Amino acid sequence: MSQKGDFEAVRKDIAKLLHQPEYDDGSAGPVLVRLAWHSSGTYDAETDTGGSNGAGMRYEHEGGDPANAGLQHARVFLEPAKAAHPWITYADLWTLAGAVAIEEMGGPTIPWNGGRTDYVDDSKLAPRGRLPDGAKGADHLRWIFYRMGFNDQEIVALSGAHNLGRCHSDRSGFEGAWVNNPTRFSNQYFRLLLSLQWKKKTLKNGVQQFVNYDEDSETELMMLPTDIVLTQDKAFRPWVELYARDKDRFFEDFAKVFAKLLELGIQRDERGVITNTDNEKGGYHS
Ligand code: CCH
Repeated sequence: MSQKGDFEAVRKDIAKLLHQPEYDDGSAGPVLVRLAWHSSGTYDAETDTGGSNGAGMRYEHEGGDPANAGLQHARVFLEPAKAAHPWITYADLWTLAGAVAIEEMGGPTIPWNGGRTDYVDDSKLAPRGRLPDGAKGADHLRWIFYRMGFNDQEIVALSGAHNLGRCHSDRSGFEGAWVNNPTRFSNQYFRLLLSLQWKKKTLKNGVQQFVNYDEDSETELMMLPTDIVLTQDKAFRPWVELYARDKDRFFEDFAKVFAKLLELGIQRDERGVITNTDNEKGGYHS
């Protein structure tokens, strides 16, 4: 067991568990990034509710939200790290795992700070329905992400995470990966958004997505309607173009915005200590 607060030791163990040869594309990385995002992305700036504090996905109210289908795999992957470092809160472990996964898959270094609590404050509970719906359009994206406090540039940068992982028909109803190498972080997603011809396809389950079939490699890549919208909306598109041609700029902007995502709803004093949570307060403890 590591010493309390030795996040470096936890980082090392997370990096070790990413290799999962039997799972998806051989890595737990993408689903861990999604776990970090969904645990943070319930935040509402106006009411200061939701966010990663409290690790609410352990409970049915949040864990059972259909938007979180499949994320139990991510939580199970992390159990050995929790067992080896029982002092770490789930709220810290899940957000740290997202940051480590991005770095280990070749992405930028994500600034990350610990101190989140697993105390669930009932007055901060987020209602279901705060995460984005891939079938919708630009208005929906703005409604969801402006609520968290992000702007158009940040929405596009964050969407670049779809360079990782895939859709599963038994989770979201969508199917397939966005890029050919979905365990390597890059700006390929933006380049493919602009360079390929995306055609609407209705899957057997009635869900509509966009696809491109490449005859040479015999692979079919996909985009969600919300991904395609980034190329159609006048304010989003210039950012897609910039990130497609400037990988360094994408990495820089992504690191900033992903770090901001993981900090939603968390206030710190000048030493970085979280001031708006109370671990001693009873409630649900892990
Ligand atoms: Fe996402 N995402 N995401 N996404 N997402 C899905 C998978 C991943 C939307 C919908 C979906 C972000 C933004 C959006 C990841 C990271 C981020 C899936 C497939 C859908 C649907 C789920 C399944 O079937 O397993 C929509 C809509 C938005 C709107 O913007 C943001 C922001 C991030 C992170 C910064 C990652 C990673 C995955 C792959 C997960 C996996 O299991 O491989």
